[in-house]
Amino acid sequence: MNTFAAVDLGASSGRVMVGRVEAGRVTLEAVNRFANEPVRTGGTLHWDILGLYRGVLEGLRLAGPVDGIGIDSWAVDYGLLDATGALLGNPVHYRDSRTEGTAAKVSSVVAEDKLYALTGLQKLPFNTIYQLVAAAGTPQLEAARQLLMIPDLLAYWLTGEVGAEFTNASTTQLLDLRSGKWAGELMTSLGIRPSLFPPLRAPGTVIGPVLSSLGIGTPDVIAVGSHDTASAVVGVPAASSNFAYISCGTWSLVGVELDSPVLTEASRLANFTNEGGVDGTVRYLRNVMGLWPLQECLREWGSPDLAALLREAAAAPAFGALVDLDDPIFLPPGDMVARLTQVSKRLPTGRGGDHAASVSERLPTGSGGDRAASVSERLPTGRGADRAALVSERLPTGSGAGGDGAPSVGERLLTGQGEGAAASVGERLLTAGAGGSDRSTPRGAVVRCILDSLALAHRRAVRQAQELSGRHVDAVHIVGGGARNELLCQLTADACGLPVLAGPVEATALGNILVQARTAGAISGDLSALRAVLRETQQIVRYEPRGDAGAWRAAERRLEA
Ligand code: ADP
Ligand code: LRH
Repeated sequence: MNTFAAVDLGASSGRVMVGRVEAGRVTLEAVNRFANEPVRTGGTLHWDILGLYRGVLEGLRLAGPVDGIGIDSWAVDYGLLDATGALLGNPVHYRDSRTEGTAAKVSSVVAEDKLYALTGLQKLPFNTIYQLVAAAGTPQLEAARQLLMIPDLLAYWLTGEVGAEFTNASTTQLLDLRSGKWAGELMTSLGIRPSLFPPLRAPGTVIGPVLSSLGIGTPDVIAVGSHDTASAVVGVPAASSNFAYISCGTWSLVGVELDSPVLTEASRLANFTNEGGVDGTVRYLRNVMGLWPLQECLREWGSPDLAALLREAAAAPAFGALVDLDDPIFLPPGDMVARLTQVSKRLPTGRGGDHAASVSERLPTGSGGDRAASVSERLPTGRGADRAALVSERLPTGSGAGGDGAPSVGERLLTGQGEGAAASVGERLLTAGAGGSDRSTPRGAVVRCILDSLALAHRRAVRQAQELSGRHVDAVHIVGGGARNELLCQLTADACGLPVLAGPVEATALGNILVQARTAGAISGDLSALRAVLRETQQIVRYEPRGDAGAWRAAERRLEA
């Protein structure tokens, strides 16, 4: 009993991996990877769930005999079954626009502070609660007799068993945080039928054997942390409890692991969430926009070589442009470069209105030279309300300007000096979106804008997590695909002023495998014992913070003003 298959479906891709757990070691091998490409029909964005299931079955066939199968995926989304157990339509993608305006409907029934006290969840417009309220009255929801979260739906197809794994159920905003049970009264008050929800099951329990008719043997399907982020947090190779994690892929899930939830008003206003973790832990974290904007730019540019683009970004000026990645403008798919630009373009300038959206600012750096920053600033707004209002102003270049009269980097960017074109950063970003002639430099600048802004968002969330929870952090672990992005890891270390430990890239699959292995008796111990195995066996790259913390402080002040 030492070979396990992890089915890990991320928003950008799915994979089936085989893990072997023996003598306190774990090895991992990818047997099938497949793209996860949403499909729009009738104006609604859907997951291609059958395509994903096919990828899962192919992977399980390629895996050969295994002693267990665990399934995890992104959170909040679900499939609906009719009275015969048939799937009613394709699951809707959380980035679909159907939930627009739904939060207000919910808060008119249940006040936001009460909802937070009950569920501990951050307000994300796409939480299951909002999706179900948005779907109220549709024939599909009327006909539904069962709601299964995505990993539970796949487990149902594999085993015929229905249930709701706890960590993923906790992301619905329909679970009572204190009792650990479905919040039936809350559901009823919102017109959601409690009978839709199957019994909860804990990570580490056996769901049932694979149906023999599928022809892939009959290993047990074991409930793991079926929310991918829950499995990713299990897969963080931390040596003590004083760590922050960033599960960095399509999203950056930034937080700390706690024994009990934080339900203060400050926590609610900062939009921190208390999601259920494996072994009764609380994943106290915040959703940061993550690598999604980069993924969307790449899609728009026809999938150019990422490594080359990251080299260009590394060579691009730091803080050439910053955006607040919390801006919900970035949530939907499509036109990402234009939206990045738009955040800049729509800003009034403090001076004459000649340039779009850029704030030029001289920031001190650790490397002796001055560098300028263009900062798109967000005005304080009610979080999660309307799109943020943005201001732009041209800032004095006093500090460290050197007084030599030479234009700063920012001024050169703004005027195009040395670049042969009189374009603002905003205009240059726009050029990149339009596929203009000078492609390489603008694309590098766009990517740098995303990564600087993401590092800044990581810094903010790591600091807030510590302040709000009282948990001190000595190091930041980055796991997931983002751990392969050396520039992002270094910028995050610089921004946080903390060492970053990057890896494993496949932390989610590893967390999935280790929980199965424990259930099957191939390994024993608590989460720290599982993490010790990862430290022994997985590649982890350490990034020390460099440079001048003042530069990041100044950039943050501009965003928070
Ligand atoms: P998800 O589970 O949300 O689909 P992943 O953890 O698979 O996300 O991470 C996907 C992200 O990892 C991509 O958006 C990409 O930016 C990043 N990534 C993958 N491979 C590399 C690489 N070789 N270099 C830099 N970044 C990478
Ligand atoms: C990451 C993730 C995240 C959720 C989002 C919907 O894959 O599960 O934890 O908030 O997708």
